[in-house]
Amino acid sequence: MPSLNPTQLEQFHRQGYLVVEGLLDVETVIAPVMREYEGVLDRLAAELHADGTIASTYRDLPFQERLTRVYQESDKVHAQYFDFSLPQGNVQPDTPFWAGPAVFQTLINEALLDAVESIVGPEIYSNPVQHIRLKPPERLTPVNADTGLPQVGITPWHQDNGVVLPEADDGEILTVWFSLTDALAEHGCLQVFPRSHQHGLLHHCRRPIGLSVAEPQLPSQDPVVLPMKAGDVLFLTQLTCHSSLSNVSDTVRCSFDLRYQPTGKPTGRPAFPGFVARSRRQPATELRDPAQWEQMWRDTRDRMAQEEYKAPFNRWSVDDAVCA
Ligand SMILES: O=C(O)CCC(=O)C(=O)O
Ligand SMILES: [Fe+2]
Repeated sequence: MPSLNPTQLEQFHRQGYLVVEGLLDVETVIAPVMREYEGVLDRLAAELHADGTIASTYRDLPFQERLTRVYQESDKVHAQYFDFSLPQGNVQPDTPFWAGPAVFQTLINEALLDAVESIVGPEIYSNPVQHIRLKPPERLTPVNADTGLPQVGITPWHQDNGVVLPEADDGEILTVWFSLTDALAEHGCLQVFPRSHQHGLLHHCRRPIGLSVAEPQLPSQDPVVLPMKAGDVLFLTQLTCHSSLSNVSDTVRCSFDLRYQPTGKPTGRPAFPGFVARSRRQPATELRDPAQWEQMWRDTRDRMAQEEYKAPFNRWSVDDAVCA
């Protein structure tokens, strides 16, 4: 059942964003996901130890410290190892990803879908533009040798509509962001420009830190910083301009960003597999088998690894004048 009240919906539509506190239960929803990632980190540490990259598996360290240590010592942010999506290029038959059952249960969580239904309607498709973002303390994060920038750090100002293909422009793709850990300002939480969704798609530039709204087009207002606790959920329209701060704390910010849209509309990333998360009209079409979801990503990886022609993932070219 749709769960957002009229005040919440008005905030979302007028301001372009909405935070719902405590929507996801920390004990029953978030804790199992974190336990699943402990297993993923276990395997990564074992692999890196076996090939001599790190001196120990650091199995006695808690997840956050262990992740930071493994990244630091291997001088690499192994983001792809944890992600439930694939890279946008150079996909190999053994490109790692993690599409585990606890992650899948989160994507189809009833409380989450009830809130999504309030905005998207009763036929809900899980759009495959989705990530886990494990953002370690910036001072301990390995840097990119070419750019000198942390391999994962701030997210620059952008609209999510800017990171997909124009086929998605006419639809409504809802961004759902939540942290598995507390994400206060010092952990590098999100910030938004309220009402920035009212002015259409801005020009984005390809920058070393990622696609960024062209500076002359950035709103001149002050952003609103959105500190959130684990279990709070942020909803953004596809045109809301947002970014994230640097993690200046001592802990890893672990967040999910998911997308949902009405079923039957283009996803903006046709190479990746989505699924019916909820259907009031045809409940039998809902995907409920985590193994099937994982297999869809495996099949996608196999196909992409064989493709010679790599289709573009967004519309922006490197030599756009406004980005010079
Ligand atoms: O988590 C972040 O730092 C950025 C997330 C984001 O841009 C999104 O969820 O669309
Ligand atoms: Fe985004």
